[in-house]
Amino acid sequence: MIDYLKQAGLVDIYAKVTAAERLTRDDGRKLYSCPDILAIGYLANIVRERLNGDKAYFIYNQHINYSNVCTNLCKFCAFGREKGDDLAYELSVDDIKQKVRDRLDEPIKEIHMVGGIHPDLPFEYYIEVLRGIKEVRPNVHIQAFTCVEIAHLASLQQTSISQTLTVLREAGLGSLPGGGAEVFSPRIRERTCEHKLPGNQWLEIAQTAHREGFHTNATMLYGHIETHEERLEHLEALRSAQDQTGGFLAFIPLAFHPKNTALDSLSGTTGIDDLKNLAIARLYLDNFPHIKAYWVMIGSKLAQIALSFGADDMDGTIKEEVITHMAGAETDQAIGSATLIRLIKEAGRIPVERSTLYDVIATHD
Ligand code: V47
Repeated sequence: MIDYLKQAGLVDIYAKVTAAERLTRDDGRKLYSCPDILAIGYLANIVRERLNGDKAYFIYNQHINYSNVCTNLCKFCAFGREKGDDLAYELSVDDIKQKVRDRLDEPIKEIHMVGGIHPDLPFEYYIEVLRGIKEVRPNVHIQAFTCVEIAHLASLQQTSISQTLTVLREAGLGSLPGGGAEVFSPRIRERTCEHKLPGNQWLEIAQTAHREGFHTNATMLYGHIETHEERLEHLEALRSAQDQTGGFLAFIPLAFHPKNTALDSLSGTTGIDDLKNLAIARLYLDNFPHIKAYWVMIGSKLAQIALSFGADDMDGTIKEEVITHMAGAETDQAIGSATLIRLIKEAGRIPVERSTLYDVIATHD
């Protein structure tokens, strides 16, 4: 193996990986420019197995997108609509409760809920939605509202992020998902999402949530106009934020889907880029416990292979995924737990059904 890694020019990084030493920006550059995906995957798998052994996690979850009305209208997004647009929608609290009620016979452990930055839904709506979900399904964990939405909710209330989070927690919020991070680089934000919260503020809100005792996730939307250097800057910013507050649970690379977006002249990501990016994230984010291969965006077949390239989590059963499907995703909108278990087993890993906070619910070995 050493000879093989030498040939790939990765023997120095191998030494660091086996010694659990932190990788530098130069190491990251070397990995992105290395064409040998198997050598990179081998290194990422060392870290993956050190942290998570042979386990591959999944969760029984339900996605709800309360509204696609959005004032940000980012160029990479096919989901957001201006108010008044024919395809704009907003779910009432009763609609949302009904969606939860409709699936009471399924063992759903998490509700993942995000939406656009709505210009006029009042703060009370968000509180009632959280309370309504808990009323119908009291034990479910609600993972909702990206840091971008949290900033918006705080501005509606004209109060601090901490105070806003406290009120949301009292209404039933359990943790924050990782969306809205995109790529932190101001160059990318100016060109793709100029109205969105700046990257440093996204990070500050995630860290405030950690200090308030919430766990959160982090994402990076890659495969559009960002450079490898900007991906590494993004990963480095997450790594140092995690050094300070330690509340990130999982990193989820989000593969750009161009259809129906203002960037539809770009092509989507390739399988090699998807795997490489996951593997480099695993190697670089040495302080993140979990890396998710989000099957909705990269397909269940590649997600299965990703379990040997650094990923230890396949996300969940989902149902009704909208954001990626509006942007042309050809994957299913839901996957059964039996299928997830089969995919994981065939990848040579042990399927572990988890809670949002990674408590083990069932091991299927
Ligand atoms: O915030 C928008 C991204 C995110 C596109 O925290 C796009 O566990 C690709 O954040 N192509 C929503 N990506 C999804 C998300 C997520 C998903 C699963 C699990 C978790 C978690 C988080 O999707 C958005 C945005 O960053 N996005 N448009 C697109 N065309």
